[in-house]
Amino acid sequence: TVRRPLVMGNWKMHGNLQENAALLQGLLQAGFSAEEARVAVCVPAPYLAQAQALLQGSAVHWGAQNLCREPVGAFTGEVSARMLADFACRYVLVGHSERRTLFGESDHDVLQKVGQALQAGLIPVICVGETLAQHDAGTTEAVIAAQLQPLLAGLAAADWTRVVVAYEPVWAIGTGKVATPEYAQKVHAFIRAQVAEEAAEAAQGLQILYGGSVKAENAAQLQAMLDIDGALVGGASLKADEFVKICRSFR
Ligand code: G2H
Repeated sequence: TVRRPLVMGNWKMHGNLQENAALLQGLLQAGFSAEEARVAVCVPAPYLAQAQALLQGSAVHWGAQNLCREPVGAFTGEVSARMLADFACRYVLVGHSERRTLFGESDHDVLQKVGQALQAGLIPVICVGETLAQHDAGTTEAVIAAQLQPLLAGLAAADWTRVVVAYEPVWAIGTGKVATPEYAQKVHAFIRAQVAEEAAEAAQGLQILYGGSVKAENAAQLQAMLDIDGALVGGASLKADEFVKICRSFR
């Protein structure tokens, strides 16, 4: 199976109307073609309309960074999957480590959110990864397996053709410490093997992105790894020229 690379920006809680417009114009000017990696940006929810207005019809897709685990109702401050679909989002991040550690999201929440995303026709980008303490204790694979377990039990085999997985070692997020390509490759292969146990065919086509201090200077080495199918880029996605370079490193 040939997996088309996917490079996704995660703006986190950055930007404003003016800065976003300049950044998105920069991405549009790159003129990405269908032969290149697929490119997407996950913007703060209030700017989805702006992303849609500027990016519609272009090669750059957009998405959100979070969604509510419930479909509708009295959930003050929450944003539902259908609301994201209203703004033609293609993707939504689910279970980013910042959501897990700062906002107490559990593996069960992640499963519910993935279900909501799938029902609304969005592609959930499921984030998994170990903390520094877990990494140092040598428990990386056990941690990832535990994060995947509810999903493997709760999703149908066919659902795995409609999701993306992002591996983000928490110790590499925004710290400048990037996992070695070999280390990341090993974990990516592990994730694919885990998914293959429930959905053998889908696992071969599953896009598994690496995230954690991806920059223009380390993107090429990461993309050379067999099971690294793209990147989830935080800080470096806020600069158009650097993000474009990263996108063009994946082929
Ligand atoms: C990890 C990543 C993007 P950064 O959170 O999701 O951020 O590239 O800034 O480490």
